[in-house]
Amino acid sequence: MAGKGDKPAKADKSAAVAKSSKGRKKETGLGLTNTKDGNFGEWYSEVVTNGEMIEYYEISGCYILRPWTMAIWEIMQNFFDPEIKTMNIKTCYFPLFVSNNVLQKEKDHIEGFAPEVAWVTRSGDSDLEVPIAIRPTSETVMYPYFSKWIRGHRDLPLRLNQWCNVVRWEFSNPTPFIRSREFLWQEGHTAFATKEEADTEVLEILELYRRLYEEYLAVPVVKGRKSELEKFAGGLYTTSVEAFIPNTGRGVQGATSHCLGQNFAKMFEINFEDEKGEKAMVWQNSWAYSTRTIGVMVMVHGDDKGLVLPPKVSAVQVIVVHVPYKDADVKEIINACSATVKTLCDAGIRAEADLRENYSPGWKYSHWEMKGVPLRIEIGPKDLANKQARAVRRDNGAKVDIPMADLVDSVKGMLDTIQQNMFDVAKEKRDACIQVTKTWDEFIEALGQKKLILAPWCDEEEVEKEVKAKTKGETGAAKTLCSPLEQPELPEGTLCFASGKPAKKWTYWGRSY
Ligand code: 87F
Repeated sequence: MAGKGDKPAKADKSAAVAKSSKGRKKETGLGLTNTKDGNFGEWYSEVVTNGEMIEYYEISGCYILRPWTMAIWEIMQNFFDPEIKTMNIKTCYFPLFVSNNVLQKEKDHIEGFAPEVAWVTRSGDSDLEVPIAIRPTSETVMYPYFSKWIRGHRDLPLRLNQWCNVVRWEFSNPTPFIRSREFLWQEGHTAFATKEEADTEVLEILELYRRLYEEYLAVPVVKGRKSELEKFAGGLYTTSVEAFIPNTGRGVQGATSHCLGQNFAKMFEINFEDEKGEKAMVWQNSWAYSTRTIGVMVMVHGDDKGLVLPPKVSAVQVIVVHVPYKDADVKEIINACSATVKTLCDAGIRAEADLRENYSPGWKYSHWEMKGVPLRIEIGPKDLANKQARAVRRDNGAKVDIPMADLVDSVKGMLDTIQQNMFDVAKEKRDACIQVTKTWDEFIEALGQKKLILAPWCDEEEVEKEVKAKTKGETGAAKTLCSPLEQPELPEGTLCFASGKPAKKWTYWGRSY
């Protein structure tokens, strides 16, 4: 990421915005000091803090998730959790702590990750006899119990999910939501009798992740398969949804769904007696999405006025602001606002009124724009007289007067339109960044232009390593993001852009978070 990101934004201006008696434009000193195109890193940091999603914390890489964030997280949970429950996946909770013994059990798995594991070494004044690790993920925590609980084919499938926090002591460039040392996620861990069942689940979960991004966060993603170099080393194959941030030209892994094969079953002796009475090993999957999803959404949709939240995930979908005029009956306007909120809430729309008298309408407009509320409704004396309200869209600033008589239908329609429009705009921007490259020179040029590169590739690990080495620079090396599941046609004789060998598949490349 461009900015350092790991310090409180300089522009904490929220305290300095008392109401001024002067014109409306000047009084709204709420604005951001950085622009999205100017300094993306600083802009992002300002947006998440001024939008009241994040508060920076004393410990580097740790962030306070404020109610405005947690409301989004809960809405996503309220989509995902019932979906996996209909798949017969059960909720569980395993401890936060892992013994060294168990953590080290799967060497391939932990190798490379070891520097990120945080340890508890002391209680009070005394050193622990043996240090205990804090879970960075729960394979090694859970699988000893999978081994215990799975005996026969009737115990399968075993499908568990837990909502929890994990700790990974990252050293590079902490960024709210995107790379934090503690984060929230769901982790699913499942075991099946057959590979086919495991394969099916991998794609079902991946589809839920796509829906989470596209239908809720209005962020377009590519479903794909990770290269051998980029997959989870402990598993058989890794699928992911990949998002793209046009401003930085970086890909970002949105969520992953792994088929673990039988690697962990071997290590943890997760065996069962099959229908023929023979001993067999289970096939396992693991999958997760984290609070990173929220950071991706902020990066994709935010603008120079702050957050822009998709209606489906915004804690407040409609903010109603009263616009008093000198001689007007303020009480009457306030009552109209309250009635409007009640009508909307009764119809299942998340609406609130901001009737604070010590802030001007203009200040409130900026405040709720900063917080990304999808729709603002203003009610003043004229609106009251005309039995209408003024609605202002956050995504494009469009203003329309809506008759109070069909308030609910109009607002519902507008929220749906905003949701769809946000996705369409984001997709258009993403698609405009996709560059097909067939030669090394084209590849390097596109990389310099911050493109999302789609290139024919021979699918050889050594070639990816070479590309990484050759593109290593200050802003990080280019790597594969994924090979899209939906492959464009690959004409026979197409050569790999990097090695000149016959290409096996189309693959997305780029720098990434
Ligand atoms: C950091 C420290 C220790 C990632 C780590 O993706 C271990 C790990 O195993 C580690 N960072 N990983 C890979 C996690 C794989 C897998 N776990 C369950 C998922 C989905 C949820």
